[in-house]
Amino acid sequence: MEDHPRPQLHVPAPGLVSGPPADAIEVREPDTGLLVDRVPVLGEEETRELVGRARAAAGPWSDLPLRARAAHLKRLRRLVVERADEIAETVSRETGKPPIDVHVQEILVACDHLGWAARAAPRVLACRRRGPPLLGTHRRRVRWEPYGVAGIITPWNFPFVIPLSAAVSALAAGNAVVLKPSELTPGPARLLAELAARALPDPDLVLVATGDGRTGRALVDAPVDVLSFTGSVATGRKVMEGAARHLTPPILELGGKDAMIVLEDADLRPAARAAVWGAFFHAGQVCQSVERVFVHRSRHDEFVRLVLEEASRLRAGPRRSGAQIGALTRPGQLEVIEAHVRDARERGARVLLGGEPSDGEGRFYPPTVLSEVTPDMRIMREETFGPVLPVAAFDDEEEAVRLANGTPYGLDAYVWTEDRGRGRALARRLRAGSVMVNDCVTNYGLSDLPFGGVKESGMGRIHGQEGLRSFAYPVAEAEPRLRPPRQPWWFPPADRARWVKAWLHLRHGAGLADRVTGALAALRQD
Ligand code: TXE
Repeated sequence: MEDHPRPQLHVPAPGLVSGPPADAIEVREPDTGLLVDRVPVLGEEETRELVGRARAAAGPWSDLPLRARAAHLKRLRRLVVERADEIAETVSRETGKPPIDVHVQEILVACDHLGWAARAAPRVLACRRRGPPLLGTHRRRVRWEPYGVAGIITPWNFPFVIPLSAAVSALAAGNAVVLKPSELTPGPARLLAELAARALPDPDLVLVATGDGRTGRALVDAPVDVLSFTGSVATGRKVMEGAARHLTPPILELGGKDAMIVLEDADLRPAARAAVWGAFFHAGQVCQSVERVFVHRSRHDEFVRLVLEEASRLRAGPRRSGAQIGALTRPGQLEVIEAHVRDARERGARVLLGGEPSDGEGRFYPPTVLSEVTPDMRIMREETFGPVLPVAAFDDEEEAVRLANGTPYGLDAYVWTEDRGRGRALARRLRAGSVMVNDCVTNYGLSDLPFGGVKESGMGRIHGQEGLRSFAYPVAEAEPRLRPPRQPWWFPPADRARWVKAWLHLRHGAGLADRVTGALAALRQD
């Protein structure tokens, strides 16, 4: 395999420390193996230095009014639109997915998030009054303060939109950001930092710490003031341990094993199309992928026939070959997929389509459909992160709910039915951070909805007002309405005990009569 000359896709990103790196990583195209870039692995000291620079930039940024910050985010959105082709090419080269997929799945969604955050932040993070306007002992307000520096550690599957959407919430809330992109795909985050340096008042507001797990650990231990991590459960645990050492608030998005339930009244054609898209786009390397389908037994065979009709039109191959499914980005992912399919076969699953890796160079796996799968198989319990769609039959809703909830994950869940009321009721029984009826995956693009999971899928939320507030802490402000020389609760002399008890009855008694009689009785006590 021949090394490719280093492309001039972007100027050296701000945030990279000059001088010889302690270590370097080679970034290669997953479909050809060609060398794309060499990036330094930042050590502890260099990472701490970046966090220090970001912290210095955070102060003046957080002093800006919310609307001024929003205007800068809109400027960033304009730059993303202007440079869309370059972003698409950078992501495509490093992940192996076709550039058009980058436009749809990353750039469009990123711009939606930017636009929404710019519009919503001034409202969501505004200082607001609490409590009744005229009554009550105190005037009360809640305002939202940024933590300072947000450390954002991200994976390789969506290397532009994942860092961007966390960064946008963090910035809108008034933080500076240090990004630690995956060692497999550092280019898009560097490009993002370059655009942010032009759009924001200080180039140190978005910095990039390139490197591998060591750099991620260094960022956690720098320490930063709030942490957003997207990646595997195993690494998520380590990040949370690190966060615990410094008592840094963590937001963790750790993947999923998302189920689609197809009820007997579903419109099967769109359900099958959605399942095929949800399982195979970006070669299934998506935390919200449809990784399990449960179909009512009465419609199972028909659904499988439609799925096969759709899926057999798809092909995995290099990104410029016209194939709809690109390469597997991560070395080692092919082995995970093969192990899951082998285990399923050995335990009795039927392979209806695909099931063998493609011959030749590059990491490709063909669209694969399995039936007669059971909950004990790895393919039904562990994240496969590949283009494999296992389909199982169920007899009643109870069984469907049990099966769908039967994994340690809880990110998204999807229900397909013509009866929306029934769909919603069923969806409410699924333990997941997001549920959709008659659709899948697209909830990530609905910027005003919170995104995140339960159980081993993680904690905390990005997107929506919950996401904006994940990067800020509420400050409770209070002032007494009246300022007597002595408040009644300041070291009350013993003889005031009856007044305190009378007040307790008056405020918290069961009903009006109870309140009055209780209060009078307390006043009459010795
Ligand atoms: O993820 P890691 P990997 C799943 C998917 C995949 C598996 C492994 O099933 O097969 O995870 O992928 C940084 N402290 N997901 O190995 O290791 C690392 O450099 C701090 C699901 O790529 O979790 C990278 O930037 N950071 C997931 C980031 O963590 C550390 C998307 C993620 O890497 C670190 C991707 C450490 N000790 C994979 N060690 C999703 N939620 O959808 C590594 N990192």
